Amino acid sequence: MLRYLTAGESHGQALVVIIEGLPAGLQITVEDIQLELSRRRLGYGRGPRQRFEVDEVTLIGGVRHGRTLGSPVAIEIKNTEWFRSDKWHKEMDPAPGATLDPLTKVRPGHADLAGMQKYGFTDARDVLERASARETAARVAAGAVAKALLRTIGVEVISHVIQMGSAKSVNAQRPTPADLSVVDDSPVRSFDPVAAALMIAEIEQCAKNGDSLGGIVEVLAYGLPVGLGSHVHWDRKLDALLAQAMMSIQAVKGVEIGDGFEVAGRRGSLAHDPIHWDEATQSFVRTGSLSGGTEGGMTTGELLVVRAAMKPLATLNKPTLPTVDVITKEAGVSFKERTDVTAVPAMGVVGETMVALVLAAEAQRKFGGDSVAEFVRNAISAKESTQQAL
Ligand code: EPS
Repeated sequence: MLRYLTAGESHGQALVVIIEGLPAGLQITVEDIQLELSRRRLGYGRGPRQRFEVDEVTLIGGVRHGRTLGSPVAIEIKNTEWFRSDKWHKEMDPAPGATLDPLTKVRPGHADLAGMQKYGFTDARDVLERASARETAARVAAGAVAKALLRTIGVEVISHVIQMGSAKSVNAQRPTPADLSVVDDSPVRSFDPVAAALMIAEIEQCAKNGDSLGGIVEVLAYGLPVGLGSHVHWDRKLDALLAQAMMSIQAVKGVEIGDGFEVAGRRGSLAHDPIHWDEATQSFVRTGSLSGGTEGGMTTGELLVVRAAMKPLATLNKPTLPTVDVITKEAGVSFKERTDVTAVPAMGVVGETMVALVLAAEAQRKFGGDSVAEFVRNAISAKESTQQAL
């Protein structure tokens, strides 16, 4: 099984990720990983750190001469700030010591208070350094590898922002993989230029007030085979695996497959995608995408649609949310940390990553193979037997 583990704190030396279970012979380079990481830094409303963070990537193991060896792939992403100055060296020093400046006025909505209570800390930094969305850089590096594996069987995962604060896209047209550069060129990663202008205006307004914004992204997977995931057991259902993966992204509070929440209010006769036999392609097709490409926890072979809602960041440039100092118990507002107005555009790229990691793991479960050649051969033969079955 494909699995991965990340480590590292937001202001430490580096983040690392180890990915295990990849077939041998998958072509991957530092540049492929760097490209995905630079897409994650995109987006209007990000704070100053994204301007100097370069996400310097080193492939530590598992790749030789531009292709995987079948051994664990280890990737390191250096934190630029650590190497540019000694600002964080004392604060994040692994050697015994203590901070002179503990953070005790915890932020409502952040992991600070629950984390301090759970782990017995008196400094919120012991929690926030790992709770930070900086960790998603390590996931995106793993996602670049998962995307490369999916591409060998013709699967492409993309995303776009459909809502920022109260500004919503009303464009019914969804981007295809060929449109990804149009989405990435939008400062808010929107495929709808009218909505993009409203989103930018909302971010600017919010920035003036020192406030933060949430929003919704839609992740789309094209070219999926039929039958990833399974109806037979709860933890093999693809939509359940996707929901967990998306919900694990920092600040995500809602996940929807297809038109999940809207469909709940419809009559059954209008809530499902009709099935047709298509003579031209000799395959079953569904007209519509209400189900978002899964039925019974399995891919149908149609477009996969997964949406994630992100709450506004809990760190505010002008902290106003009432809280208490956990040591003195005095009422006040939270401590001030450098932050972004919004990270919704970046969250789309992280969402692509999480979907790609789930799909790659499930594709490997179904097709297996120690080498990419074997994996691809098995995927082709599975497609043939799916067509012959009915
Ligand atoms: C983050 C706060 C900001 C973001 C950071 C996530 O970092 P800093 O406090 O260092 O300015 O820039 O995100 C990243 C560094 C990143 O690469 O995504 C937070 O509190 O979660």
